[in-house]
Amino acid sequence: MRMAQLSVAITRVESMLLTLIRRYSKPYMSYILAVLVFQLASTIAALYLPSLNAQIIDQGVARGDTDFIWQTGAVMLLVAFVQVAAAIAGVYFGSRTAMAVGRDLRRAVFGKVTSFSAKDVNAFGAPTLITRGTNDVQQVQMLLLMGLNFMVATPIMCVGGIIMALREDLNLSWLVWVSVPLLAVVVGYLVVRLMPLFRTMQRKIDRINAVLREQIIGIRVVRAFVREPYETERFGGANKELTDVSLRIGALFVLMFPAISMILHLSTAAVLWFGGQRVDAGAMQVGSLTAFLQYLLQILMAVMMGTFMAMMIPRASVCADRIGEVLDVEPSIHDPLSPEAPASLAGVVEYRDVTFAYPGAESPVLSNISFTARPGQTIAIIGSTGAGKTSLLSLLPRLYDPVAGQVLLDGVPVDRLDRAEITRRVALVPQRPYLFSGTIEHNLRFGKTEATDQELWDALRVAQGESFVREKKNGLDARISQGGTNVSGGQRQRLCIARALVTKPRVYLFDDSFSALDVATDARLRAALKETTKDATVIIVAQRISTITEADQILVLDNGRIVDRGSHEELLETSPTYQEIVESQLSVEEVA
Ligand code: M5T
Ligand code: MG
Repeated sequence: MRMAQLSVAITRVESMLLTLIRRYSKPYMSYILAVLVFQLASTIAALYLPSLNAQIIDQGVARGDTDFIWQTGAVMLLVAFVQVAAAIAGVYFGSRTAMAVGRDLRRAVFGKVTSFSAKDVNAFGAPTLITRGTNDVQQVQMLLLMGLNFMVATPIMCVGGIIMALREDLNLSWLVWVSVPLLAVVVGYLVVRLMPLFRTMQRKIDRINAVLREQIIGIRVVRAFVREPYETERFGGANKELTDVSLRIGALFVLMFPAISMILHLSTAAVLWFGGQRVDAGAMQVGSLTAFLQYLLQILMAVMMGTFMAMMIPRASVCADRIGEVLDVEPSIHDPLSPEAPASLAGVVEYRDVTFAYPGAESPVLSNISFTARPGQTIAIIGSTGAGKTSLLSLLPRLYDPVAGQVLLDGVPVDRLDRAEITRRVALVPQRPYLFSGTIEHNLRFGKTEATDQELWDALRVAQGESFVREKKNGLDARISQGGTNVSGGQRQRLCIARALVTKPRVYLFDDSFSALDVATDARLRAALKETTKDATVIIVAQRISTITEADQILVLDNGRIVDRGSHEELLETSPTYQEIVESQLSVEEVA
């Protein structure tokens, strides 16, 4: 059973860990070669030292030959110097390689994740993607570091140590055959026990990450509902699970060190005991005995290092698998191999009998959606929450692909366009406005880095954001915290609108982008927008009827279907659903 586990572990190792290391260390082959050479030099020097020491004792000290002691001592110094210098050089190149591979691997994970569509990110979940790109890469990097530092030293030290020890005294060789396998078996047993625990540990780290992330992001809600005790308990639970696994791992580690040191000391005692008898009998010299002992210790150290490394393999291989899972994902939405370039850059949007369902969902959220929006037109979409408005907009910039039907931009299906081409022409102001940490300026330039300050201010003026940015001490250089949490909801919305305006797109998608604004600001903003966007195609999702009364066409969405369409006046007469929405808002306003 244990053997089965071990062989499973080894084949696993062969799969992902080796693939990753092989692929990512390729550019650093010259460094690795340097590591090999320096380690070889350092190990040979280390193996030479005890035998020089033995010579000093047996031929120098025993015979009182001071010249010999000086000469051999000088050689020893030289060899020791070579050993140290080579070891340092080896570690230097080994570390550089491991760190560089770690960096490349992190870059690869990051690059892959940025290529993910919304669907791919949801399939993993953000917390585990973060752990995989940081902690997991770190584990692989650590293994590589250890591996490079001991890779050559360990086997040469073992084999060389055994040969050198046997050269000193053959009769004591049985000590090597007993102590080395004993150490290997003890440490190996512990390693096999540790393997499954490490896998659990990585999962628990994911879990802690998930809980922590959710709580930090939702801290205001937690406060508002006085949920601190509950949340503390939830974190406590996750924390305790991680602690428990760590403790079980710790318990095995605790066994490891005494076991190893017991074997080392028993071996030393045995060498001194049996060797001492042979020295007494005149069959062995004192120097040889010391050398033999040193060799045996060197061998055991090497075995120990080897097994320590072996111990890191299971955890690193779990991590490598997890990294591999990310790297192996073929992004579900990618650019076409030979993208088409549409003849015109007008910005005509057409949905042709589009049906869409979220991955894993039973029923579609959008069914048979057809409409066309032309430059100069404003199309409004209205409907109750959950009707599918956001989902509808997300199909144009290809956050998702429809399951049936087509979305066309200037007559070309969007899946035949380069996504960069789409985003250059289509600006989406998302329902949940998101800003990045940095300055206001940095956020506004997000879609067009080369925009001038004048363009930024123009966009802010239209988005009704000019005055509050001017009021800030640093103006455009004012700091924005991650997610834009240090500005109000309405300010965030206006900055997001300005960000879209800066890119001067052909198509504007506003997903409920005016909801956080008061009625007066909303009106002013729409008046200014009308002027700026008069040649562009505008699709507005809105809650307030007042926002959309002037739209050229209003689509009434219910349960993922367009139930009615027409102008405000037409719909007031013909559409019961629209009438209901209007009535509900009128009564609210009357009461207020
Ligand atoms: C429509 C489901 C949601 C709802 C339906 C964004 C999203 C939505 N849904 C998912 O399953 N996964 C998702 O990632 O789709 O949702 P919507 O398009 O967001 O509706 P809306 O924009 O009309 O609503 P609102 O509240 O913004 O006015 O059933 O469960
Ligand atoms: Mg929505």
